[in-house]
Amino acid sequence: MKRISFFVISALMMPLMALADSRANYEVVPLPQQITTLSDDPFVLSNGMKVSYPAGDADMKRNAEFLAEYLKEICGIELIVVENEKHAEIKLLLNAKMEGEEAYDIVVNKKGIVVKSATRNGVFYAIQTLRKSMPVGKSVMVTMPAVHIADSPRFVHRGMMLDCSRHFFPLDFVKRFIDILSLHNMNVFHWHLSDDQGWRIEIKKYPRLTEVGSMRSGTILGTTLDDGIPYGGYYTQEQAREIVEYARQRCITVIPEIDMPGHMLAALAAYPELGCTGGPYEVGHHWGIYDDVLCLGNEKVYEFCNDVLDEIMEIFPSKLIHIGGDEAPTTRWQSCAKCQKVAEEHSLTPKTIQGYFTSRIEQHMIDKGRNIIGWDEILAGNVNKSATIQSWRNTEYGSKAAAQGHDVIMSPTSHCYFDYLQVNPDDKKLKRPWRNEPTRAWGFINVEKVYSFEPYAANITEEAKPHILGVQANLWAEYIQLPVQAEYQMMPRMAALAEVQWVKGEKDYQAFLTRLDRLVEKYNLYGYAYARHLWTNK
Ligand code: TNX
Repeated sequence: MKRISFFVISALMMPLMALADSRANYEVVPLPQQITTLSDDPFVLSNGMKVSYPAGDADMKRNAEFLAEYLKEICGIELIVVENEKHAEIKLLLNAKMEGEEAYDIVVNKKGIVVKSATRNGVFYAIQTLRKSMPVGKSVMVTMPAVHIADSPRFVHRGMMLDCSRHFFPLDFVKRFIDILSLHNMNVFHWHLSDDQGWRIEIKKYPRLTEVGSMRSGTILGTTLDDGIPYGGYYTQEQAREIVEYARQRCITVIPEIDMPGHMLAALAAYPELGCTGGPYEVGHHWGIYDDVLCLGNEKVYEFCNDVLDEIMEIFPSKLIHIGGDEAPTTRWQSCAKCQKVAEEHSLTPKTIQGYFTSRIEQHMIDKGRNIIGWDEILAGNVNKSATIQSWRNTEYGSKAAAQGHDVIMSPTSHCYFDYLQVNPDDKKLKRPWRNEPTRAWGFINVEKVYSFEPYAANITEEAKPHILGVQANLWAEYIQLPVQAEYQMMPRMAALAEVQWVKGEKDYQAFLTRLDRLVEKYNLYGYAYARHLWTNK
């Protein structure tokens, strides 16, 4: 009898226990700017409630669908998406008078939830905040404390780069990468599509770029060992368009990168006449900087680059197109008769000849209504003010460029290189190896270091500050062969990066760690292979 009543009582208490856990918590990552409690009367969200969007607005409809999809996955609550419904418990509204492109407002009271923004982007970030506020696990209802949340990001450019050249990531993973960006309120996906070790995008006018340039006959894994295993892959233009649309729906701009005039060995292997020596060349097997780069004294090179970029611009509607520009040795140019001739004609030195190349490419892009973005080396040339500079070697180049009137993206190796290990590889206190951790890397950067990043360098002037458009982390893939390793390298550092990109006020690392514990419940739900040392090595 006692036993039976124990079971009956436990069974009766179960829903109550579930209810006790089912409370929304708005302190998410990145932390919203302002969360004000309105009353003690919460809204109780339950199955079958409605979420409405403005009539006829396809993007807002997609927003409503996102919210419904997220809630179903996170807490098992199913919403009905409706058009312009006055009685919907959740209303997604556009209000052109609101200030700030990506700013949003959420009011929760006992009647329901009202989300407002001037743009569908702001509504999307409100939805991300709501999604991250929800408790993970099947709930019958979720208690949502009555609040007013007013939020907007610190920076307009909040990005991540994925290197798909050194290792090729399947299309499905690229989509998953974009999903991970959304979870962290990021709005730029910088897609590194070409490098010495593989050309990864179909270019119709130059079919050998993918026929030859997308394959390498082996990879040097350690210092000397070549595995001799053919490796390759590329995205068709149709697939790239699919990614552009997938990202667009999630308010993410795809900035493609074709790295030039250095890091071009894969293209040279396909079209040897574009190099100073004429080849033959082989798609790169090892990592680092190759001397063989595009010949800057050959008109065909300019024609080739412009043609490639023309096809790239057809696929990618982004205002900015990344033309790389990093790590181009001058060795070949110095001993090439054609390069010497151009240098003489235009009074160039080996140091300024890259600038001549960049300016010509840039002019072509400007003529097509686009602007270039390049790694900070492009500053060395006489590059136009309309070029955006991605400061990677440090933040000084960025501050200098901003002072000169260039827009700048900060992604210094000191804080933003997610190919580096998450902790010191020599730390003997930590038991290794860990699953999914790459075996090699160029350095290490921990979560706290990422969190501490301040994009305004100490010497920056007030006039220069508005030119710092944002922050980006780069995931170079020399030692990242698998999607799970990419996820491991990204998370949870991306959470720290998200607060650098989004949060305007003072940041508090300890408080962030508490919020991170809850974000990790979402990582677990989605099966993301994040690095676990913060939790297992306490
Ligand atoms: C430098 S950052 C590079 C990449 C490498 C990376 C490794 C930059 C513009 N160039 O080619 O993959 O270091 O961390």
